[in-house]
Amino acid sequence: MNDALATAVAVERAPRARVEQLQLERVRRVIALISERVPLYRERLGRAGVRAEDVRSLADLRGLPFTTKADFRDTYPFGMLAAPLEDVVRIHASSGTTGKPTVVAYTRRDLDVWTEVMARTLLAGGVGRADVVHNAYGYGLFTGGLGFHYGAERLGAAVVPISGGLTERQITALRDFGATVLCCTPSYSLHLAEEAGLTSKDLKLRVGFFGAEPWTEGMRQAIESRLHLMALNIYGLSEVIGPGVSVECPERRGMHVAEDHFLPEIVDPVTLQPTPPGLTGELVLTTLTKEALPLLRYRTRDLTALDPGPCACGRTFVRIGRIVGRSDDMLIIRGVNVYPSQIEHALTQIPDLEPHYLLVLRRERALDTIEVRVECRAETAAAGEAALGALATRAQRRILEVVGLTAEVAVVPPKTIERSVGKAKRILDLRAEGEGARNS
Ligand code: DLL
Repeated sequence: MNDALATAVAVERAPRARVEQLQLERVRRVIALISERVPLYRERLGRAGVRAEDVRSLADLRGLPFTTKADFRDTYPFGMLAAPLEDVVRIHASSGTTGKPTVVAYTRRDLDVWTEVMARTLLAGGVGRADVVHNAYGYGLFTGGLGFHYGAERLGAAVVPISGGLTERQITALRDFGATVLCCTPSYSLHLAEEAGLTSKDLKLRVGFFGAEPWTEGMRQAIESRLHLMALNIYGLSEVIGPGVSVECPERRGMHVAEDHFLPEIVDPVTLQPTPPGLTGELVLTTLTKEALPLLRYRTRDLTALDPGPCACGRTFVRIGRIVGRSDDMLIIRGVNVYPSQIEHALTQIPDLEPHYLLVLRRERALDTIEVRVECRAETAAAGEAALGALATRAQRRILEVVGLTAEVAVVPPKTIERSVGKAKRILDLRAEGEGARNS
């Protein structure tokens, strides 16, 4: 490990007072930067009368305005950037709430920070030069693939950049290249285990980093017993950097937040007031070192709790518990974030369809599937089966374009989807039944 990385790793065990002093200095710098460079923040902080020098303690952060996903939509594509495009060297994107993605950008230094936090993430699982890292997170606009890639390379491990999908090829590579580290979504790891069958015992896997979607302790047990590895939970989100925000240590009692780069708070999602330590609320993150896309109090919508207590591993960085839900309606299907409003947006662009739909979620052989049932117009219903089939194909293509996910589409006759008196019921989630069947 070289000096810079060794120093970065040492900070994970620094006394709390030093960590908090560092955070305060960095928060002030972030506020000065965004007030100068980002019109949205200049206006918002100006209206609140906040200047960097007014923030005298971390507690003062509580009075500052939040940032939300809607801010990205309203300033699409580059309005949130604090650096000129000339200084941007990478762009990624994640799902927006409607047709437009959420765009995120990185300067050269941001990529260095991301690489560092990902190297530290992998170090938490003991990854080093002798390891072969099978990276089945998607490469592309999704941050998972490249995030893990650079972190693993930084440690001198051998990366297999296999990306997602083509399961048979994955199993051959896992076996033939002697992978010791597995990086993918927890559901995909179970799918791999199922496809590899009993031979998974022959694999050399030692540790896995699973995240990008919610999972449970039950799933951890299933993954560990089927793939014979230690399964660690990793959390992150594109807006904030991608993977690398927090990861479990081998104690596996919550995920340490990389607090020298990201400052966590938990707030009540309704009152937006801080919740006491240990109570579940919405995770809010402030970036402390990012140049292209610094964010002040970003509402992640992820529900979890903070554990500031000491950890047997010696790290002093606080931990967040498993993500237990969302304070909005975002779904995660095979690692892809999906908002029902995006699907609605896609469907309403097809004139022969009615805006009455139901999303049916199932779990088949460890993988989530989504079926979109949508009503057609009365005139179209009479056009015959071939016409309805063609309509379903059109809808499927449009959903793939907007959401980036293949959904099964069933076009059904008008007025066959149940209407509700209050809030429309758009989601029928049958996944727990699938999971039960799989674990039994
Ligand atoms: O999922 C980044 C990532 C890649 C994390 C690889 C871990 C591993 P997004 O596509 O922007 O980024 O999705 C972020 O996914 O707000 C959570 O709702 C969910 N999520 C991420 N990690 C976990 C986890 C990446 N460990 C959104 N448990 C977040 C539960 C998770 N949910």
